[in-house]
Amino acid sequence: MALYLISDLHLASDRAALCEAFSLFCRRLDGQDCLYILGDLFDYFIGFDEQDAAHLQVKAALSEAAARGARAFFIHGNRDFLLQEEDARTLGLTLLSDTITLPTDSGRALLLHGDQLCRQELPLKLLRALGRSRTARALFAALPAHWRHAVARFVRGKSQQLQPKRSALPHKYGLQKEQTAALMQSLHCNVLIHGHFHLKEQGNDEFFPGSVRLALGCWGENYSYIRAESMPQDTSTAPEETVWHNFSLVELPLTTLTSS
Ligand SMILES: [Mn+2]
Repeated sequence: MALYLISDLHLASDRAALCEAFSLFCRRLDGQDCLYILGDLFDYFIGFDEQDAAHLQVKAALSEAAARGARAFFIHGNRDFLLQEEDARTLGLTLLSDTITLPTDSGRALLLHGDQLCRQELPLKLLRALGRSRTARALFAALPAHWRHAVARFVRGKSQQLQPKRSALPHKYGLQKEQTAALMQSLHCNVLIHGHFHLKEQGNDEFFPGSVRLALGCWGENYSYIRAESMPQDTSTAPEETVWHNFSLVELPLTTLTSS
């Protein structure tokens, strides 16, 4: 029984190679395997659209994986935080809260997208807070499509502006260490797994002694994932009820996925 974690695929209908790579990746999921998508599955998202090639490809890939018994879970990113429970169900995903924890053999792991642990501009903060409310997401879904597109493009634009600053000025735009340490300790976690920075990284003792950080890279020229294992369980066992071990953080050229 394997656990796969991915984030920041930024799928879109005009990114056919990436959508295909996601489909091929999903073919690895077997039996009781679990896939956790830690946000930014889509470049931006304003509602499931049956005309959208990326949405259809994700739905087909996850439905094939589900037919083999695999399960797929989704945590909002800062680009697709308007994805609602209904969209998740249509796509074959179980929508989870923004922060979840899983037991591992090296302690409890905190899984999140990562943007909420960075300094944010106020408009982005407000929108993200709205996205956390089921009611606000439903109200947003009722807006005319051009309004929803405008909001989503605004978020994408702001996020793209910030991206180079995150790696150039990590103390200002990177993970806020005190805030991160406090959140981890409040949830009794010593392992942090996140995306958002589009950079595969592994760090030890960054927040407090014994803390471990695994950061997923984005998908583009390369693809990045984390794999872990657990003993086979009863099919009704939730992933958070089993202990995961043998974590590996991997980044490979996308061509190794598409040509295999
Ligand atoms: Mn991203």
